[in-house]
Amino acid sequence: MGVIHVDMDAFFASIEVRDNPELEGKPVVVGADPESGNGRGVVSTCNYEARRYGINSGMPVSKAYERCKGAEFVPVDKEKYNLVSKKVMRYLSSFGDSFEKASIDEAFFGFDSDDFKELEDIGEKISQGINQKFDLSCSVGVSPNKLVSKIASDEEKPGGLVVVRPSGVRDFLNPKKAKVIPGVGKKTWKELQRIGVTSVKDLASMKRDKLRERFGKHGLKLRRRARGIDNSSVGGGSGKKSFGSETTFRQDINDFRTLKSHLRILKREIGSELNGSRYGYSTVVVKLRRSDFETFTRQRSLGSCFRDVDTAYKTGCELLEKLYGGDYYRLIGLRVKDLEKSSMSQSRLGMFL
Ligand code: TTP
Ligand code: MG
Repeated sequence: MGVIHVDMDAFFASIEVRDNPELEGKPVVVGADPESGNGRGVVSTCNYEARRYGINSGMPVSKAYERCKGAEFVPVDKEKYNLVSKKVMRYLSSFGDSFEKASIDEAFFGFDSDDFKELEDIGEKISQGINQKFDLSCSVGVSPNKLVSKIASDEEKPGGLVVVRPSGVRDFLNPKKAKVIPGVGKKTWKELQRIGVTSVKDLASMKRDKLRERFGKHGLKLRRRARGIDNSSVGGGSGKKSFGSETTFRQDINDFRTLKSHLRILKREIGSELNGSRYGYSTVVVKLRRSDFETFTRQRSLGSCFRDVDTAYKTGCELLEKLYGGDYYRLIGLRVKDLEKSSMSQSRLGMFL
């Protein structure tokens, strides 16, 4: 079995540069308005030119502005990126024996074959297809499983294609920092370093008892991953539990109809996720956060599995009516959960959106 992971390069920023040729070659930061250094928001992402100045995702825009005052700061246009994502995912879903959208800009493909030359060619084809069809670029990782392919796609960004054959997995992982292993968060990484574990090899060769003692079962899971072991399947099982999105308003809202119109935008976002995923849902959840940050949620179990996003929206509106108390609110969220793999094909799903 082989797995390919594709992750778009500097996704939001690349779309902006593609659509505004005057940005070409310049450092571009997508995120909140830096307000000449006084902005309070964060950087969503930036292109590789901006990364040379030490700017990256999640950084306060004020800091990004400090690092490169001459950068082009572009506001986030999530609807546009969702639309591009949907088209990219639709294109990608035709490759592979199984397909799983993992986030707005990344996907996994499962192959029954383990002919790695063939898989490399498919990876190359995907990369060229993204270039030609969308005028965007992506990076590709090919390996025997999801874990290693995801690390491989990140290895030579942007535009990378990294193939790790089964016999090369341990050599590929060993020299890397242990924090590349999913599940090694900030806290675990700190603790690992404290006990002298820095590389993946260190983690892989730790005594099982010692790991269990310090990190419990989680520690053993990390050790297996450090050895390149991952049996999760593409497109199912351990993956997604829900799809949802939320919006924090620029100004608090107390008008019911305006809240409902935000629900409609969230519906579109969830629709594009559902479409790329082959899942149906049977529970809908609405969340409202009041100005004083008190947060209220209400959910309804539908009793059977739905794939169309309109049912989520209609149910969401009814739940919103129940939740709404005439106050001012700062955030609204919509989520569908209790996911089940749906047998309906991608294209049929698309008809509902
Ligand atoms: P990533 O794939 O993590 O980043 P990227 O595509 O911008 O860059 P890379 O070439 O390293 O893959 O995330 C995909 C998109 O998700 C990104 O373009 C913007 C958005 N995003 C945020 O809004 N905030 C964040 O903190 C991160 C990490 C991503
Ligand atoms: Mg990306």
